[in-house]
Amino acid sequence: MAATSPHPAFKRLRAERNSARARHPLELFDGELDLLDRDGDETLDVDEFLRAAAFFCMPEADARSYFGRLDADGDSTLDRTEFTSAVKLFYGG
Ligand SMILES: [Ca+2]
Ligand SMILES: [Ca+2]
Repeated sequence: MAATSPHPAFKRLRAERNSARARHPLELFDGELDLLDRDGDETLDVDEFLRAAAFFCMPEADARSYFGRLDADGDSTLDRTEFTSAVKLFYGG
């Protein structure tokens, strides 16, 4: 039961974020959920997540695997809580 470790694409993203202007990471990503949530239901479904993953240059197979791990309650969407967990993962905390 290895803990989920950040995908290299996330590490790269984190490095890019860290070099960008200072702003609280969670605040930044909280806004991004709204940006990524194309249908406005306040959750990310697989298609929305894959779109985001493509933006991060993550291979689709990896993204699908990640989605499954991030979807803690198994309802096939990432709600804000699950998304926030993913954000913490991005930032290694
Ligand atoms: Ca959505
Ligand atoms: Ca879920």
